[in-house]
Amino acid sequence: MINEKVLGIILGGGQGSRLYPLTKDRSKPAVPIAGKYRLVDIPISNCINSDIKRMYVLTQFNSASLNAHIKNTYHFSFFSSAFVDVLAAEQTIHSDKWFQGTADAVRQSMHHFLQNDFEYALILSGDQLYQMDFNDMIKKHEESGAEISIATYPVNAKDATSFGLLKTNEENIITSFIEKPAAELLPDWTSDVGDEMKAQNRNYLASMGIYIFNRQLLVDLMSNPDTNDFGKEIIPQAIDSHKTLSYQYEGYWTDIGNIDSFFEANLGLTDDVPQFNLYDNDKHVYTRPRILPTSKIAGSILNKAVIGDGCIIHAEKIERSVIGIRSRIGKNSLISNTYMMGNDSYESLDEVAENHIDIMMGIGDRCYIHNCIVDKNCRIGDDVRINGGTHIKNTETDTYFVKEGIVVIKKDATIPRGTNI
Ligand code: ADQ
Ligand code: ADP
Repeated sequence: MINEKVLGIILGGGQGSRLYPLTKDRSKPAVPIAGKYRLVDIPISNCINSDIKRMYVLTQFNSASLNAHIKNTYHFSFFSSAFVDVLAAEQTIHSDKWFQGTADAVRQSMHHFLQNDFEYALILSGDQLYQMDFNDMIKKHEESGAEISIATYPVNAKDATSFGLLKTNEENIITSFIEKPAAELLPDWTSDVGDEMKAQNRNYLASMGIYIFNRQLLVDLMSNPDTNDFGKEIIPQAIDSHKTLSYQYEGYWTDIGNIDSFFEANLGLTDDVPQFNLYDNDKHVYTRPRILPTSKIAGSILNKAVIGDGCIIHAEKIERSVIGIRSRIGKNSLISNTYMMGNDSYESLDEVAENHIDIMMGIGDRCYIHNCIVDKNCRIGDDVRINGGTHIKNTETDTYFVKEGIVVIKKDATIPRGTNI
C-alpha cells in the first residue's frame, strides 16, 4: 500500500561538522549505525512503515557510498510508484550555491518534488533515532485543519536550549516559537506537558524538526528567497498567519547529531530493554541485505554485546559494545563501551601474505579498547591500548580524534602495534 497523499523529504545533512570525523569522507546519511545500518535507514524505514513510499533524501555531498546504499537497498516493485531518490546540492541555471540551510535545501529541490502528486510534504531530519507512525500525525493534521504540523517532544531544561521551543493553546495550536533560546530565557518557555512529563522535569515542548506542510503553503513559503532555515525563519514567521498544530509524541526519540549522542545512542542498543527496539515484528528497520555468513566466536565472554553478521571474534571479553559487520577481533583483547563499525570486505590470509599487509583489518591480539568509536576498515595492531575518558583532552591526529573523552579512530586508519592512547 502507498500513501498517495504524502511525499517524504529527508534532510540528509549539511556540512555534518558535528559528526566529524565520521563525516570526513562520507555524507551524513551514510554514517553507519547499530552495527549494520546507515543513519538514513531510520527515517526511510519510518516512512515505509507508515506507507509513505515516495521519498527524497537531500544531502550536501553526493557520495558514491550513499547512492550505492540507497540503490542497493530500496528497490521497489517494477509496478509500484515507490522510490527513494538522493538529491545532492547541484548547480543549476537558477543557483550555483550549496544548500544554505534546511529551507534552502528544500527550495532548491522543489522542482523535483512538484513533479509528484501529493497533498502534504512530510519533512524529516536525517539524524534522529526513533520509530514513529506518521499516519497518526497526518490524521491529526487533517482533523485539525492545520496548514502546518510540527511533531513535539517534552524535554528538560538541560536539553531545552538545543531545540526550537514552542507554546500552544488548549487546541494544541502553536502560539509562539523560539529557536534554541539562551538559558536565561527558559523561564518564559515552560509548557503544560502532562503529569508524567512534569514528574521527569520535562517541562519544555521542543520541536522534533519533523514537519507536515500543505503542498501549496510550502510552495508559497519557499518563494521567499531570503529564508534559509526552517527553525530560524520559516517556522517562527509562519505560525502567526498559518494554523500550526503541535503533535506531541510519546515514544522514544533522540537526536544523534553529535559524537556524544551518536555514541550513547549506539551503546544504548546493548541495554537489556533498549529504548530503541530493533526486535519488533511491525516496525522494521530496513538496510542493505548483504548475504553475510553468521558470526563466529571463540573463547570470548560477551556481556551486553550486539554483534553484527559475518564477524570473526576471538576476544577475551566484549562488554557494552556494538560490533559491526565483518569485524575481526584478535585473542586476549578486551573491548568495552565501544562502537566498532566493521569492515567493507574480508581480507584473506593469501591476500595478506601477497600484499605484505602488516596489520590486518580489525582489532589485533591483547588490545584494550574502551570508550571508543572505531570507524570502518581500521587496522588496530597487537597490544594497542585505547583508554577513552574525560582525562584525555580534545585532540586530533591523522588517525584519531578525541571529543569529550570519546576516541574516534578514523576510517581506514592504521594504529601501529603497542600504541597507547
Ligand atoms: P537542528 O537539528 O539543529 O534543529 P539543522 O542543523 O537545521 O537543525 O538540521 C536539521 C536537519 O537538517 C538535520 O538532519 C541536518 O542534518 C539537516 N540539514 C541541515 N542543513 C542541511 C542542508 N544544508 N542540506 C540538507 N540537510 C541539512 C532542528 C530545528 C529545531 C528542532 C531540532 C530537533 O531547527 O527547531 O528542535 O531540529 O532536532
Ligand atoms: P562508507 O560510507 O562507510 O565510508 P565506502 O564509501 O567505503 O563506505 O563504501 C562502502 C562500500 O564499498 C561497501 O558497500 C563495499 O561493498 C565496498 N567496498 C569497499 N572496499 C571494498 C573492497 N576492498 N572489496 C569489495 N568491496 C569494497
